Amino acid sequence: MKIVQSTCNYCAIDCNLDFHIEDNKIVRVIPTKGYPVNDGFACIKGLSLDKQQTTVTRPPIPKIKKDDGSYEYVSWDEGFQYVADKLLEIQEKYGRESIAGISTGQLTMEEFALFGHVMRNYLKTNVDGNTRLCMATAAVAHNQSFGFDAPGFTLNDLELSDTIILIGSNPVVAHPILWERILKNKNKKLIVIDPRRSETAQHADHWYGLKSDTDLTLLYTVANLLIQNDYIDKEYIQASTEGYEDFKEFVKDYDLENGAKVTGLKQEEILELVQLIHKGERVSLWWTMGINQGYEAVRSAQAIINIALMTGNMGREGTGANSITGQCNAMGSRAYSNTTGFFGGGAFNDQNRRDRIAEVLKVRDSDLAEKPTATYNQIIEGINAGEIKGLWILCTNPRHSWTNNETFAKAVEKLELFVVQDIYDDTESAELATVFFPAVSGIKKEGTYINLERRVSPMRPCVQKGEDERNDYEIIHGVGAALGMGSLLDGWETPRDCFELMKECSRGMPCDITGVTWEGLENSNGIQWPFREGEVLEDDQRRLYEDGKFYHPSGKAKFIFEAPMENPLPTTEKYPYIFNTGRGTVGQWHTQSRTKEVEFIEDVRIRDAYLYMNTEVAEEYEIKENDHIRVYSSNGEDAVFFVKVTDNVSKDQLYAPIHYIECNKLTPSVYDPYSKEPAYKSAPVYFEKI
Ligand SMILES: Nc1nc2c(c(=O)[nH]1)N[C@H]1C(S)=C(S)[C@@H](COP(=O)(O)OP(=O)(O)OC[C@H]3O[C@@H](n4cnc5c(=O)[nH]c(N)nc54)[C@H](O)[C@@H]3O)O[C@H]1N2
Ligand SMILES: Nc1nc2c(c(=O)[nH]1)N[C@H]1C(S)=C(S)[C@@H](COP(=O)(O)OP(=O)(O)OC[C@H]3O[C@@H](n4cnc5c(=O)[nH]c(N)nc54)[C@H](O)[C@@H]3O)O[C@H]1N2
Ligand code: SF4
Ligand SMILES: [Mo]
Repeated sequence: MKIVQSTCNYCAIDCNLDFHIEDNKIVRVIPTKGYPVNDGFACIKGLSLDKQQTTVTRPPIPKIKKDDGSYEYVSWDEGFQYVADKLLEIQEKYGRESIAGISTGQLTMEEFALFGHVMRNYLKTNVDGNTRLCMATAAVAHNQSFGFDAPGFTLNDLELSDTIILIGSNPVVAHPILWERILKNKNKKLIVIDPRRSETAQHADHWYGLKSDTDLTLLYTVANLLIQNDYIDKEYIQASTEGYEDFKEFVKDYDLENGAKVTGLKQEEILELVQLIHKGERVSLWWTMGINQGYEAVRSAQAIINIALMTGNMGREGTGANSITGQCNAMGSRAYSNTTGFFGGGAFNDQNRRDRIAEVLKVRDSDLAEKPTATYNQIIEGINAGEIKGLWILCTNPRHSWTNNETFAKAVEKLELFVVQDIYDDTESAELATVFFPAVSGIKKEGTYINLERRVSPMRPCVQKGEDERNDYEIIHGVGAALGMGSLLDGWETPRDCFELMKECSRGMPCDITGVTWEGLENSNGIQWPFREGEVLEDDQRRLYEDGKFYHPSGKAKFIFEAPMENPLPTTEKYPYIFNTGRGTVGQWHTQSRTKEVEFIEDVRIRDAYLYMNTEVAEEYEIKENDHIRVYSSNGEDAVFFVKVTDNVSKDQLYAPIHYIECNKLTPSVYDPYSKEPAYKSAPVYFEKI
């Protein structure tokens, strides 16, 4: 029997698991003992990864849609050539940016780096990631406030904090191992800020059930009260930040009365929150999608950062303004996908960076991407406007997950080429493909992941793939070769080669991983970046900003703030309810393409789209548990859900899990102005009992 330690490729915790293997079959999955992230624990998704060893779309070769709508199976080489020819033909006919890609935060670093090389460097076109739907807000907030997209915490901070404040974050469902870590901390106060009394809020010492999308006003009010009471850390502000005086002046207007009115919280609740922050010696603030997916998300995330900065809760044990990442390799994708910045970071118009990347990749300047990608929404809008005619998506299912998802269905109808690369050919997106590339699942491949606390860890093949099967790296490489990239693929032959290139690209950058080696990662505790060549690892829990230095040229963090916007899509008399959305259960993963094949999860999951409704509202409409309602959204669409009655959602809201395609039929085409992340969490709706 062989044991392979590898990384769970569902959520951003990146638990490590020991796969016990006999005769090329996984016989047991055991969470890795001693691994600093999950130390012998894992959730049902990771424990069920063995199911994906048999996930193979049969036959495991590409298929191409014919004129009559049926599919024809072709050899891999024919598939590669067909897609390459089509991409070039479309570019020739309609222009360079008439093709686009949508990448992911769920593949290995090497896979989306290669995709970024082929599509962005060689074909000079746009590739955005599903990370736009998820982490774009945090990335922009970090870049602007800290000078680099660098979350500073280490997971141990959850156990060292005496005051944990979770904002728009529901780890009981979404990050169970992180929740485990919170529970291990017996000496903490747990505070949850969420309009819904979420599964996590139900366990909190203090729950603040504010109105949706009012976090910004709450946080400015809290900041003002902290200043008024002189609860701030002047030394830290002086030494490590800039812009404080302007911030202080700005928040003066955010008084308690206004704060309570806008947020719907009681004045005493806001005062209590201020006291909790003041009394805590190690206060940590953590945020997830309840912040990232708002219409003024970046400024809200920065308002959290401002509170940590002004109270000196930064860079010390158990502190920080900490963004919790969603997908297993969102952090890798943010730094190494060549979409919004160069491999390893840096702007496309920074000539020093261009020279360095060209040198590492041994190419000319003209072989590199010239500008940041068009954003996800611009890509979909571009298709609907008839400007983009070819789309290649990897490891994502936008027909289901994209906001206002009928706009994606309409877009696909306009495409001349729609390549879907997935491990299943029956996802909602794959069913619309003109070309389908079946990739093997993570169990059969190798590459590198980076978790939410910057920890680099390896994925290593547990079982060998069959002769006809291809992994994502080989598929992208195959198309690249068929495109005629020739010597531009030199040095990119294997994931390991690509890893070496990425390492070299990272040299001297904040996310420097030049000290990490391919073998050194195996059976290790993972390594948090930065880890520079020649460095010795003294501690496997390392946080950034301990020296009070940030990545702006001044070395300081910036207070960034702006008056709250008017809600672009408020509730109205016709649409009086807020349709809130998010994760449903620990077992279900996003669009369910993967978790639906786990029998244990499938046996207990709810079959049809459902939502939660407040008890009083249900009574008012004479709706009982399991009755059906039709929900009408201000985006013009409607969908049927069955109702679960609860006191945990407020009277002005309905809460729908995202795991059913109906959910995003109703979400709006509204985006944060800076991150262009969709405002998934609040669509104005009304409903009728069926
Ligand atoms: N089981 C499971 N786990 C997952 C995933 C999964 O699909 N299934 N997905 C992974 C991914 S990619 C991600 S990004 C994470 C997401 O992890 P989370 O962000 O923790 O999960 P969500 O349920 O999307 O949203 C969290 C909370 O935001 C609240 N919220 C809504 N509007 C507001 C608001 O205006 N203000 C505040 N303060 N809160 C608000 C919602 O009520 C919800 O309880 O989960 C990861 N983990
Ligand atoms: N209303 C609402 N909508 C949301 C959200 C919300 O909170 N509310 N959250 C958003 C967020 S945070 C996210 S991250 C997105 C997620 O949205 P998606 O990324 O679209 O969702 P997934 O179901 O994770 O899709 C991943 C696909 O990759 C495939 N896959 C798995 N492994 C491999 C592999 O090794 N290779 C290849 N090629 N394919 C593979 C799976 O089968 C699956 O079809 O949803 C967003 N949508
Ligand atoms: S907590 Fe996340 S990384 Fe850990 S086993 Fe569950 S899904 Fe995998
Ligand atoms: Mo996400």
